[in-house]
Amino acid sequence: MTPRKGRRAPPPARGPVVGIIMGSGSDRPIMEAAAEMLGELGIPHEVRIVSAHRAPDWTFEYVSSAERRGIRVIIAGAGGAAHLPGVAAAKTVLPVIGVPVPSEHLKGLDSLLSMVQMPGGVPVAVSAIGRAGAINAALLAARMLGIDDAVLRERVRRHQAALAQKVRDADRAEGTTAEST
Ligand code: C2R
Repeated sequence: MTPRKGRRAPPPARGPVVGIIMGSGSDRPIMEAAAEMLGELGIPHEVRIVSAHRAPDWTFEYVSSAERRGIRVIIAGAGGAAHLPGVAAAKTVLPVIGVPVPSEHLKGLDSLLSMVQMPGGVPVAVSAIGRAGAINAALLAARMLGIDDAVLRERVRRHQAALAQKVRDADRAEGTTAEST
């Protein structure tokens, strides 16, 4: 059907520009925080389960096709022997942000150390452990995409301002009672 005169055609649907990958479905409770943050900022994204250890061929397939499919940043969450972000970074030139997922026994210190010891030449930007890390990975991806997108930069700015306002509100809610020591 031809659009009626004077009516603007709807904007073309944008495919995902951030790929959130995780080593297991058990990482989802942590990694969904990244998806929520990207959703809040209106950034199209996809969430996939890929494991360098358990499904290396699938991991290679996903990562090596990401750029061609329009993905611009990869967020990779993994726990324990968390090699997924490093392997992803080895197979693409897109920026990769690792999120250390808390593990059962070592609570994520193992995941963190697995990610921050990449050999020179294979960059992985590593976020904080757990949910905070997932949120920050999304915000960092937004800042990367915002380098040449003023509208997105404005959304990130508004989010930052809202955060600051929350702190002020919390302070106000504490009351103004002066405490003596
Ligand atoms: P299960 O709960 O499935 O046993 O997974 C996952 O990210 C998860 O945190 C336990 C943990 O194993 C991690 N995993 C990796 C990789 N694949 C799975 N670190 C990888 O390729 O790096």
